[in-house]
Amino acid sequence: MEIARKLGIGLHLPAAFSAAIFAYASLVVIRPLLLGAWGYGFPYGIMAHLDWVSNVGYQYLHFHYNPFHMVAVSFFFATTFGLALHGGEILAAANPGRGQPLKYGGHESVYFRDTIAYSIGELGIHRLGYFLAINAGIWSALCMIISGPFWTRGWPYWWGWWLNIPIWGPHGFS
Ligand code: UQ2
Repeated sequence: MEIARKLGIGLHLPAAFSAAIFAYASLVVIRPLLLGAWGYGFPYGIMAHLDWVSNVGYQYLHFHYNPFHMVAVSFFFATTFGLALHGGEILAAANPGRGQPLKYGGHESVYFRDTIAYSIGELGIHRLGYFLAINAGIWSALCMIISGPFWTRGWPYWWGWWLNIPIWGPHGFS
């Protein structure tokens, strides 16, 4: 934050980095505190931390049924998709071929309007990337904080709420 201030730029970067720090702290500080023991934090070995991820996943039977995990994964995929589009577009505009003039924003917008009927704009793609990447970190943190402290059963069972809504009749689905 001091560096952003010194440079006279906005605080967007420290704000975004806070989302990444939040995701990390959720695993090794916040969740262990809520569960009551530091041992719930993940170990730092390459294979050891992969084992931790696998074991914690199986503890909830099928972690992909965690609704916040679903949201987080969707944001990660959307982030990589957006960066692939944007990175590809920038490299394409900056490498028009020998002897050809450098292309710019207008060409980029027309490319997307011609191919997918929509362009979000030069500023828009950066705002979208900022939004998608930060949300990936935030929902990742939340999906781990709720696993244990606020939901202890398998995540598939959480979807029981769907079977219990009254449209199936007064006694639920089963
Ligand atoms: C765009 C634009 C850019 C871009 C990109 C797009 C000129 C250089 C990549 C296209 C982005 C769209 C259509 C949004 C995609 C949606 C998601 C959720 C990833 O329009 O403006 O500027 O780089």
